[in-house]
Amino acid sequence: MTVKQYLLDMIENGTVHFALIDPDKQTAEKAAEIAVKVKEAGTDAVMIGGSTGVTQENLDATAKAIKDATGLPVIYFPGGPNALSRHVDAIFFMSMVNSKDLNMVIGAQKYAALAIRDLGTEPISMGYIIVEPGMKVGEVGKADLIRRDDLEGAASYALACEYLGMSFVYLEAGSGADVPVPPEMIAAVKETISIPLIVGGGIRTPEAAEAARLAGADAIVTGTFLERCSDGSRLNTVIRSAKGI
Ligand code: 1GP
Repeated sequence: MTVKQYLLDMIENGTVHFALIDPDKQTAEKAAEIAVKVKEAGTDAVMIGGSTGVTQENLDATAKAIKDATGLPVIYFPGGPNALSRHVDAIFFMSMVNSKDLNMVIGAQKYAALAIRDLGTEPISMGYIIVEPGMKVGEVGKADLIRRDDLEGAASYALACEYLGMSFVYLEAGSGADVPVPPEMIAAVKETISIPLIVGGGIRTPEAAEAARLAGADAIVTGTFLERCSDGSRLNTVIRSAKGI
């Protein structure tokens, strides 16, 4: 079964949780330890990526360590075309649709497409929409940030992604954002599109995870919180709130 089909099947049964691990933030061994903990808490897949500092070496080592330790689907979440890995199960083949930089919209994708085909990595098409505050990814990606009150703007981009044939839409507030994507925006996008909606950025409390799920997120991504949380029961609570279990 493809990773895409696996994700779609899981989403049929309710909101799923993706753990985002940045290979630049810790050793591969430590990343694998985090992945084991989140798997026990109920995470459905691991995304590996970061806006800066991802190298061929730390990507390969982290992907392999996580895969060996957990067996969970490992999906590369690239910040650019500088590295690819044969140790991931799939790659989010994504376009930052509200970037002012054509390279983020289609240039990097054109650069990487043949290499991804030759590597045999499964591409999963995804429209990536950056919402205020946007953080590092908004800056690096030269995003024309969606204002937090611009529900129609977010919904319009998301529907355009669906009409372009993309498989997923990702509403991103930016890693480490002080506020996550507003639940009203999640709800407005969810009611506009029929493809699955991924939401992430700044989600680090059970309340925020639950609000995103109740607003209609099909997949909730947490990154920074997992890297920093040393309290196992809180980690469980956030992941379980994301999934509603
Ligand atoms: C970043 O949305 C993800 O792409 C995760 O954000 O690190 O704030 O959880 P956090």
